[in-house]
Amino acid sequence: MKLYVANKLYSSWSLRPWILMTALDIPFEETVIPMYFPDSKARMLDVSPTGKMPCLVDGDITIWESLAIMEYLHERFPEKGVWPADAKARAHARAAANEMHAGFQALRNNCPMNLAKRFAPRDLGSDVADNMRRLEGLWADARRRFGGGGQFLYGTFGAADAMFAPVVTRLDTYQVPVSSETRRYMDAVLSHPALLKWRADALQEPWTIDHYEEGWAAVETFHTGAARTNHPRHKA
Ligand SMILES: N[C@@H](CCC(=O)N[C@@H](CS)C(=O)NCC(=O)O)C(=O)O
Repeated sequence: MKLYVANKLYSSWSLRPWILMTALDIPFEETVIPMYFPDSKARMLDVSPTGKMPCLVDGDITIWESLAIMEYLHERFPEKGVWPADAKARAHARAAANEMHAGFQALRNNCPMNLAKRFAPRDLGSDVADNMRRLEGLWADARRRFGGGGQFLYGTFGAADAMFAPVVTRLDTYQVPVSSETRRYMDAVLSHPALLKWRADALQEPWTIDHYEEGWAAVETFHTGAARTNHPRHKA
């Protein structure tokens, strides 16, 4: 199987299936197509009908949406534990993953994923505060009802955790205040070997996209790679 992803530093949707496949030991080859260069859109359209990443190619089938990729993996590798084995936990996990896919817009818009920086905390506004209340409530509910078997939302690491992994990194990057219960879950995700691997790759990338960097004061910078090309957001 081939998984195509965009910049590991910035592409939250790409991180989701990648971390799931890596955490669950599902073998794949990866290709990174960096975003917003003049040829990026054409290169993405070559593999994905939407021209967006991630995209999984398995022989003659192409799956172009993060959540659909996870469902495909669940069917193809039923023994891997993509979703919880218990039907009630599985239903809850799917609802949580769908809610993530369709929601939390204020948090996503205000705090784009950026794994190379930590930004000074600031008031992110009432819409983000609403998102945070819902997010912390959802995570606490999943952990309390179904998380007894491990550190993750439904015990062991699965699709719901993968869907929320870039939310966890955002809360850390933008230093959003959270409860100690939320912080414990965040620390479990942030120290997962699959996230550490993605992040190490991200920090080596040679590209910085201005659009994701402007307007924020970085209090820490973690790049480890060589010289970076700064480039604006080219619209295809
Ligand atoms: N709904 C899609 C979202 C995919 C998406 O927006 N990907 C972004 C990267 S995070 C992308 O490819 N952007 C590049 C572009 O639009 O040119 C999914 O869940 O996979």
